[in-house]
Amino acid sequence: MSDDDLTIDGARLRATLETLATFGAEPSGGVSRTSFSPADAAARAWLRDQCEASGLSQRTDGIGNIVVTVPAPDASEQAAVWTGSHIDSVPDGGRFDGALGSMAALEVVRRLAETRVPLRRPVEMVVFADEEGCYHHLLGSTALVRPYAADELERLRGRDGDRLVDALDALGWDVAAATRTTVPPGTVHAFVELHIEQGAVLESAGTDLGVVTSIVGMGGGALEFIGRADHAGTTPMRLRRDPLRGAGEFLAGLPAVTASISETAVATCGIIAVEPGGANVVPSLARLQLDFRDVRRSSIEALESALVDAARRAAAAHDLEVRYTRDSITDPAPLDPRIQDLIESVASAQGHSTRRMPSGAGHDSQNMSRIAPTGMIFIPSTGGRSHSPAEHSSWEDIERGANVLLRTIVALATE
Ligand code: HGY
Ligand code: MN
Ligand code: MN
Ligand code: MN
Repeated sequence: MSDDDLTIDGARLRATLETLATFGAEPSGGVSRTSFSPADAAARAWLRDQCEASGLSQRTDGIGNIVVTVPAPDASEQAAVWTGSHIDSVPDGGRFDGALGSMAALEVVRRLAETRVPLRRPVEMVVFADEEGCYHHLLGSTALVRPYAADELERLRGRDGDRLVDALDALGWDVAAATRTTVPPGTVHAFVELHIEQGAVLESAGTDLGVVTSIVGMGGGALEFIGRADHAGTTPMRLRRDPLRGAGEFLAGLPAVTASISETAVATCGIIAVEPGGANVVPSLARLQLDFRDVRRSSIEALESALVDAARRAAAAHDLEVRYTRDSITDPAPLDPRIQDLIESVASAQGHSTRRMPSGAGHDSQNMSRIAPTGMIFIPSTGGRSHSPAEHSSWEDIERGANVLLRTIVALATE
């Protein structure tokens, strides 16, 4: 195959990204395609049809990871090269987070099937389930690394309090199969994910592509401030035990808490629930869902205890109780230096500038790095925006990233 054949079909990639963005489209221009929602289920059905139309065999594992295979006729026993990402989104999120890497992977397997590159190992596209952690942080790729026990799956709830097992059941999947998803060591020769940067480093440096060196570690947990429900009209301000005032004081102090740990520490509360939820009732409880991150496990744990200490101080100032429950901590993940070198050499052979950089966003690659040599390619995000309808990357950058992905995958599948 000539070098010219070794390019993606840019128009087809654009069409698949634009079609995928219709599933869960919001009036804001963003998408709400949260895991296992009707929009996610419809996008999965569409993706299955796309693969069938391209004559590509596919399977879905017990927790919803989709795997699409380009066989290597005389090397099917060899460990496969994987590429992929996720198609679930955050509520009212962007059209490219996860979608780019998934549709670029679809384009890669389509081009390999069409051009019959003589592969020395199979190439597989993977769409991971629930990367955004609607039910559990990096659910699908975690399940490839370690099994979820049935009772753990029973306990997992979505953002609306719905049970994961009901969502899997509604999609016609056998929950027992969701406990048998781990990938045996040696199955995957290498994994490469294409993703938008979700930050402004590449754009402000005017660099074409990012070669990711490591992925941030992140923790999550529920923080409850417990006070006393009272009448909003007859209870003097000084007698109240109002959990929302304690929560407000805690949130106002976040920058000081993160700065006390490191320059790279961040902490966010993106979901807050108030009970009982009456405008004329002083609340009895405020529940905050915390997301906290840093580049080393030790500083993530130090950050977690600093956050709990700050919550205790805010609670004491308002005569409240406070309760914290950790959901998960995912270790930071260094990515494979050899694959970083390969991505860099493929990109410079195509005349593109690159820079090595850490990822402040979490990715399925951090799980994949535990079972295979793993690399990530970033393309610039306009204005550094993501997890927002404002998320945008240029079609030129999208095509550039997908072409570097294609040639990186071919290099790995022919070595
Ligand atoms: O939250 C993250 O960093 C990723 O987008 N799931
Ligand atoms: Mn995301
Ligand atoms: Mn993502
Ligand atoms: Mn991710």
